[in-house]
Amino acid sequence: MARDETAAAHFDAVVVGAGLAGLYTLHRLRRLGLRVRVYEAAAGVGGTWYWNRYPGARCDIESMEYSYSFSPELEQEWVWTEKYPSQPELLRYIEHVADRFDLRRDIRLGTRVAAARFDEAASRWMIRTEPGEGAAQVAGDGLGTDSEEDAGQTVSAQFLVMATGCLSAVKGPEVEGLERFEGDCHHTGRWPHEGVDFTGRRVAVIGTGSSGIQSIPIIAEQAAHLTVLQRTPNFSMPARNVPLDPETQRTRKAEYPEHRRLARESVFGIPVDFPVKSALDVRPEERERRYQESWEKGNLVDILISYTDILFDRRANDTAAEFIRGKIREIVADPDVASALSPTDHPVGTKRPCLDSGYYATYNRDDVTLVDLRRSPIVEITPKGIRTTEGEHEFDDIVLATGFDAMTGALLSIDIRGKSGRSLREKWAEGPRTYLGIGTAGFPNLFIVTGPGSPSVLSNMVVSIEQHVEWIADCVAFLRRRGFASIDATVEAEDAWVEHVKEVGDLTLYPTADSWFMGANVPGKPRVILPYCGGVGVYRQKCDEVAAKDYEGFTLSS
Ligand code: N01
Repeated sequence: MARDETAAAHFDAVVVGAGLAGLYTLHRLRRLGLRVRVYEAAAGVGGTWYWNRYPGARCDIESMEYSYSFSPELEQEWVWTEKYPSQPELLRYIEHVADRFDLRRDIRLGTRVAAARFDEAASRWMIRTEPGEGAAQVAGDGLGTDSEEDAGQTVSAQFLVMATGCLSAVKGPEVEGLERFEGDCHHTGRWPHEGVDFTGRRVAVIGTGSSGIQSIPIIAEQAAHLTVLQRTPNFSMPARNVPLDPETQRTRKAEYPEHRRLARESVFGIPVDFPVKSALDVRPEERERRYQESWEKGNLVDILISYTDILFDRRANDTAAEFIRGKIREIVADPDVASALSPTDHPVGTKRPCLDSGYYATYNRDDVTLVDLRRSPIVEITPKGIRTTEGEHEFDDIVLATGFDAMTGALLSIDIRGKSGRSLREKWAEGPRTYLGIGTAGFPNLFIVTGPGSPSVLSNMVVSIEQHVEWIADCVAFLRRRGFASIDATVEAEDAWVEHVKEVGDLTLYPTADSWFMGANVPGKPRVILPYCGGVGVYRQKCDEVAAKDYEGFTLSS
């Protein structure tokens, strides 16, 4: 970005992204009287729930947990229809929030933030935008609002809040030839709005993470033949999704204040009873009973907190892992397929676990084939399909359920430059460095919502988002009250936090897996634990202490 750029408009804060994090940031900062602008690359609000429209896309945290708590009125008036909300329902909810709190007037859709530079003399961010993926649709729909600035200009802001999401930069399959494929190819994280009709078609799905596991049973019902290309099998348990009856919903709404408090103080942002026993201190029959309870419940974290040491001790973890492998063997008729679907290379929970609806049973269908990429890796994508070391498979459609450049991908896709023009990409070349996952030294007045080094993806995201947004808003209010122009993490505080995040991570089994939590899914990405494993309750306390000590670990400048 040229140093002599002039700003087309000036804001107190610019927020990047209009998902759950960006919308709440806008609401909170506006309540402080700030002039705020939100930029969103898509043609609509919703973030994750705008993009991930693949068949079966659904949240695996319960709807009554995975929702904002900041407005008791919103909480009481919104009616959820299912235990686990589908993508369309979540998007309707987020759109409702945007309307209910009159947020849209400060959001520019179809506008991507391409670069941001901190102007030290003015103590302001200079932010350059460009047309985003949704720009053409915004123009075509007449969705644009008359604004003093257009995509392709520079604006300035005192504060820059990155609400860019942890899982928003999509990742491809890293194989040759995708551009030569003559059929249709769709990434689950960029699914066409008009949907995809697989009727009568030969479909390939690459990837068996949450997105693959949710979409595979539904695609199998439509396609003439489905081939799943699996590199690493994942642990999945039945979601047991059900409609939410009005009585249950009424009861839960009456308990909301206490329930939300417990969520905020919990480990995963979901209130659960904490275990007291080690898995290794109980008899095998008792363990089996406990794991069976988890299997029946349809809950993402229940098995992980069934005993104190599931996420800490490989032997304890093996007992839970073997229980799930036993279930796979029971469900899947072909023993070879069951074996290929059974994870043995990572402890349960160290890759993001999955909840499914009929996933394993799908492999009993005659029109579904599993290709084990560990035995026959993909060589290339050809015009007609996919060639593995065992031969060519022909397809009409390829679905890439290959995931995301998690936690850092979206942030580093923007050319962010802090003090002395130093780029964030350069600073984070060996892995992200943050203080509390919120700030990064040398980048004053830049806040990251649920950034690396915070519990984020190891929690109910809405709980973590609200905590961060409220902390950021309180911080901004403090700065204004005390007449400070900027806040910047100190290198010492940041170094200590990065070390702490690593130390806590090393107490767990997470580092033993090649997961996106570790950055291991993207070739060349530094291998470091990205989320903070200390739990949301402990983490919140730490953040509150920092604030109570007038932002200890940050430098405040007038
Ligand atoms: O992505 P993933 P996702 N060749 O990274 C495989 C959230 N989410 O989109 O494990 C062949 O989990 C890869 O194999 P491997 C949730 O937090 C939530 O499914 O790297 N295969 C893996 O099997 C989730 O964890 C919900 O060996 C390749 C798969 O693709 C996160 O988003 C729903 C490959 C990617 O799995 C990401 O989930 C959906 C290659 N080159 C998502 N590259 C709910 O709330 C990758 N793979 C339910």
